[in-house]
Amino acid sequence: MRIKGLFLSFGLMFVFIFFLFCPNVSSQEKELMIIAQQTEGMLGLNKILENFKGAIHDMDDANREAGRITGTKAPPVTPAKTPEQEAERRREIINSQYEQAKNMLGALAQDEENPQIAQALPIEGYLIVDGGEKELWGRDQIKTDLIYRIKEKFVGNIIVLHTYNIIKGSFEKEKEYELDTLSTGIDVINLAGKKCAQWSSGSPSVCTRWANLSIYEIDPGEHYPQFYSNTASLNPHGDGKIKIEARAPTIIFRSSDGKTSTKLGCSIAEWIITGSEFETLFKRGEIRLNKAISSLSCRPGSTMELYIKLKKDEEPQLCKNMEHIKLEIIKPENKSKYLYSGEYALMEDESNRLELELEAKVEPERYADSIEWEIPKLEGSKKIFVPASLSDKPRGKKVKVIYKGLPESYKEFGKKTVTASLKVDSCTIEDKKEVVLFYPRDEKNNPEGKYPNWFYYWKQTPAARPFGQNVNIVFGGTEFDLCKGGHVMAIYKPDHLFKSIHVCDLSKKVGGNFEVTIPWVSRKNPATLKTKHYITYTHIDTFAVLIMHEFTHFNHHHTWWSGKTRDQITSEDRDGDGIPDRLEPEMGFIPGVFQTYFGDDMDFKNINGDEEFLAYESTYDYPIGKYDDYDWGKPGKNWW
Ligand SMILES: [Ca+2]
Ligand SMILES: [Ca+2]
Repeated sequence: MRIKGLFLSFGLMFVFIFFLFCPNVSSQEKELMIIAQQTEGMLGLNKILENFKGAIHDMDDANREAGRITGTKAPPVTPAKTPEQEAERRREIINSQYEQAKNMLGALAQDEENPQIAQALPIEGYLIVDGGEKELWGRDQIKTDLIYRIKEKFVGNIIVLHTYNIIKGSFEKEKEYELDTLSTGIDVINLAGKKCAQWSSGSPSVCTRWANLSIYEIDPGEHYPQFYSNTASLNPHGDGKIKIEARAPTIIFRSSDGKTSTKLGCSIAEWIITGSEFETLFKRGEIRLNKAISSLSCRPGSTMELYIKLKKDEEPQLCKNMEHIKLEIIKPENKSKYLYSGEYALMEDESNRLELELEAKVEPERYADSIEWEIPKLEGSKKIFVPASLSDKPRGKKVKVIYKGLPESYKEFGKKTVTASLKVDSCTIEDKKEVVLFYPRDEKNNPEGKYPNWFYYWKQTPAARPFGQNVNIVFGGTEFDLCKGGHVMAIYKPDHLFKSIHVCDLSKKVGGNFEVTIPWVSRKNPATLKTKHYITYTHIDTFAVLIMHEFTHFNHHHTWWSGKTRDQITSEDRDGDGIPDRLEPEMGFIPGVFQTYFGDDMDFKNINGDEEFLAYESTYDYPIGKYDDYDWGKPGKNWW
């Protein structure tokens, strides 16, 4: 298994060196091809190595010859001095063939088989075995008892196999992956344990002499320049799945007299993941897998960890021949803001729309019509393209997109990306710009059309879930117009629609920046109980804080008073401040006093009682700006 990945890359090397570089196949090359074919089905490792070693010098010659003919600098064929250099050499071989092959794909006849070409990306990683050996003799006599921690570091390449579809003239989306790794170091970090060296005669037999296994020996085959030092491998596993296999090095643990030994038994871990899971990890740039392993001698609780990191900085410039092509978005400018228009009774055409003008500059100019745009989707908003386009990805140097109708979700607003891309051969050149999308805050032109846009969109966001709780939020006023009171911004009134919190029409009640200033108090902070502090909130903070405040009342009602008669309530709360008197002392309030803190203060007595004090206190810790990323109204937190 460990050989397969490596093999493939060498197999490919044969194919491309001899079919692409050299027009005339020499006898030397024929010989090599025969070796390649012969080795493909072979299992004996030594035989393979022998064949390769014999072939290396011939290959070097052939490659030099190829380089002379084509004028390209061919990478050396003999193995490099260090594993790092060797991984790089293999990568160069694969990638130079990748480049060569790509340029020849267009010339393939339609009836030929779809070719698969390999591309190598550098990786590094490590494997850690945290485990040990435990063997029993008979039912319960310990034979071996060993604990170790072993780390093997490696470098190598992930080989991406691209299948070229001759009929379609492009690469298939699905790719296959192989892994070729070379060990750069093996460390036995921890080693402790014993093995029985002598058993008593008779039954039951017991251990009469223990040997400490304090010495270890790493199999020379695990060290570079051995070919079979692959630590991790990737293999297709049917149904689009991939099998990742990690293999610990071969290590023998010995006693100091060398007479007693045992072999590392926690040697293999396997992970089977779907192709898409692998791609997700691959795109993220690192793969970390853990597995509990055990086998006959590998003790329960042993684990293996495999870590593979894609070294992005060295990613080959696959499109380096595309340097002469330049693509740049001129419109929109980066971070420019766009606002949906309002509802205009007399100008239907101009209503509820957002216009995005797209323009790109491209060199050479002949690619202008091939520029493809990817624009924000804005689910629920109708897209009109000028000039017309059947695709959601319009093409051309200059395109206008009109979004008609506001989207349904708050998620469609805020920072979005516009991408212009140009595909030339199998390369993609692209440019991106960020745009920021807004709704007019106080208009009611959202899909529901009943309440202002701020209420419609904010109600969907975490700002409407006080302390993470779900609660019914209703727009201002009721049939009794509870929002009528001069300074009432929000209400929770138990006897009326007691399951809901009412948020009043802030556009009308406050307007501007939705600025409210309220007492800032907390029993946790004695300074706020002695001196008056105020705090000011704006925009979505106001909305969030109002709901938290009302939700606190809501909670108190359901905890203390729900289901009780007026008489019961009066007897439990004689000072009428909303908190059961029996609870007040331990909460730091005074039973018998309506408002314990600032009860006589001209301004703060408007807090209006001890329970109301708790509602103010509930937002004491609220960090201003917490929900800024959900406020895309104009005006609003993000409108500048
Ligand atoms: Ca009370
Ligand atoms: Ca009280």
